[in-house]
This record gives sequence, C-alpha cells and structure tokens, in this order.
Amino acid sequence: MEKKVLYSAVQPSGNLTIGNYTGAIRNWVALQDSYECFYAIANMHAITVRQEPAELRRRTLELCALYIACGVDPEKCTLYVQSQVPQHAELTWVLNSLTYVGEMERMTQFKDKSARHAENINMGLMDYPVLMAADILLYQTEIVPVGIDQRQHLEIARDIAVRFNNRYGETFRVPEGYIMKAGAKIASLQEPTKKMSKSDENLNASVFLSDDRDTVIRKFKRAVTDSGNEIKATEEKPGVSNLLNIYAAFSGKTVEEAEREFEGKGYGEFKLAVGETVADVLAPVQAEQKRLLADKKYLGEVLSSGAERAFKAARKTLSKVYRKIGFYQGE
Ligand code: ATP
Ligand code: LTN
Repeated sequence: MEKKVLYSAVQPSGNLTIGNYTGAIRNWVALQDSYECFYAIANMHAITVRQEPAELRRRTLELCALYIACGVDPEKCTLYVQSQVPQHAELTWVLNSLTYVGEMERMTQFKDKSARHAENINMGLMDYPVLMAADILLYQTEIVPVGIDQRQHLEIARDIAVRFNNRYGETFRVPEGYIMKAGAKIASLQEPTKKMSKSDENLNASVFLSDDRDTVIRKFKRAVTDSGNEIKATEEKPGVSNLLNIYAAFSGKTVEEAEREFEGKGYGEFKLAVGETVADVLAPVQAEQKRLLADKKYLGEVLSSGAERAFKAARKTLSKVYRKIGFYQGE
C-alpha cells in the first residue's frame, strides 16, 4: 500500500533550540518509517526577516546535517532546500489570489514579528502562511508534525485547500496537524509564559542544540522558578512546569513520574538533573552533526537528490493546479 505523505520544515534562521527539537525534528524521526516524508529547510521563509547571506548559506547546510544527526534518514525521507524547488514560489502566487489580506493581518505570528521588526514589516512576512500552505499542499500532504505555535498556520493551509477545491474542483488533499503532547511547547527559561525561540535576544532564555554541557547546565541553573518550593506542574508555577515538561520530554518519563521523582527535593537539585538530562541527549547529536559537516560532498548529494525528488512530486500538483485555473500549458 502507498504510504501517506508527511511534510514538515524548519527555517534556517538561527541556532535551533531544544523546542525545535522536541516540538518538531524529534517527532519526524519517529514517523519516518510509517509515512512518505518530505523534510524541507525553509530558507524562503527565513528571508522574511533580515538574514546575513553568508550565514544563511552556512546555516542551511548546518540544518541539513542536524536533521541527519537527529536521526532523519536521507535514504527514507526526501530532504531538501525549499528554494531549490521553484514550485513553492509558483504555487504561492496562485494561492495568494485566494487569500484575503484581513486573514493574514490577523495571524498571531505576523503580529508578533511585526512588533519585533517594526522597521521591516515586509510583504513576505505577511505572506508567510501562504508560502507555508503552498509547501504543504504541493505534496498532497496528509499530516504535518509541528509545535503548537504553528497550529494557526496549519488552519489557514486547510482553509486555503478547501477554498481552492470548492472553487476549482478536488485538487488538494486537506492536511491534518500532528502535534505531540510532550515537548510541543517549550517555554523560555527566563520568561516562562513566552515560548522558547531561536531568535530571543536574551541568550539565557533559550537552550540551543549547539550549547555545550557546561552552558546547558548553567542555563538551567539560572532558569526562573516560582515562589514556594514544590516541584509540581500547575498553572501558578509556569517556570517549574516548563522544567518538568522539558525533563519529561528528554527523559522519556511522564510529567507525573517526574513530579514523583523530585518530590521533597530542592530546586537546585531539580534544575541540575534537568540540565544533565538534556546535555546527555544533545552530546551525541552534536558529535554526529560535526562529523557530517566535515563531509560537504555527502550533504550536497543528499540535498540534490532530495530536490530532484521533491521537484517531481511538486511538478505534478502544480501542473494540475495550472490546468484547473486555466493557465496555458502548451498544446
Ligand atoms: P523564530 O523564533 O525564528 O520564529 P522558531 O524557534 O519558532 O523560530 P521555527 O523554525 O519557526 O522556529 O519552528 C520550527 C519548528 O519548531 C516548528 O514546528 C515549531 O512549531 C517548533 N517549535 C519552535 N519553537 C518551539 C517551542 N518553544 N516548543 C516546541 N516547539 C517549537
Ligand atoms: N513556519 C514553520 C516552518 C515551515 C513549515 C512548513 C512547517 C515552513 N513550511 C510546512 C510545516 C509545514 C515554522 O515552524 N515556523
């Protein structure tokens, strides 16, 4: 039987955090045997905020190496760079004409990023969800594993697919989100009501996948906890809840098991245990990423064969779209 299609992507827009790992990439690995997977490096999304060209290029390869180091198998999955498959931009243009300005202005991420980059509220930033919809719909995707922050974008992708199908006839499969419970929302270590983000200015707020052991442990030591001394995941304790959540996501235990494990223990001991657990998981990933980055030829081959496979799949959908909307495609 043909496998269902799974699609996801991460932007090469900065150092990845442990949130990107637990909310996205780690789940990709768990799903790669059951689905036909497309994993992209979303560099076209990344330029919606300003990027240094040399850094963007470097990060693209680093992200490719990281996917593989985390366990994504390029023999099983299609791993590619978004800008190498021109159909993403082409389908975006078509979908733009089915998307309303008002809908885009209401997107939470657009509002957040507009506030953070008030000097650069560009069309791309506003169009970001449409490009993401094009990514997903080009491959007739069934499921999209992402963190909770992407749920709204996924909804819009579904709305656009339904809208297109209603207007022009069945063309796109309507995708479903796939949000894993553990690790879908890791919060900032400094402001635990905010999500941990790779672009946070406060470097102590985020734990990066590239952080060495000492740095990881130091950041957890400095993590904001709450008043009182109970180690329990409750709404009044966002700091402690976040740490418990991280511990659960990295140790494979449930939050309840973690609460029991730390019952009666102090914050200091607890934070150290969280830091050590995270550092233990990161160490082998870092070593493997380093090894892969020394072999640029291999990474180049992975990405070019990925782009070729993605191109073929994307071309099929785009040609169908062009036919449906009445774009001349030759005699
Ligand atoms: P930026 O801060 O630059 O906007 P980001 O850290 O949100 O970036 P993305 O590239 O936008 O990273 O997201 C990649 C994937 O990681 C998405 O599936 C997203 O849902 C997930 N993700 C990002 N941050 C977290 C987090 N704090 N907790 C869980 N998942 C997350
Ligand atoms: N916007 C996503 C990254 C992304 C994506 C996608 C995720 C771009 N295209 C398609 C899933 C499917 C983010 O995580 N910030």
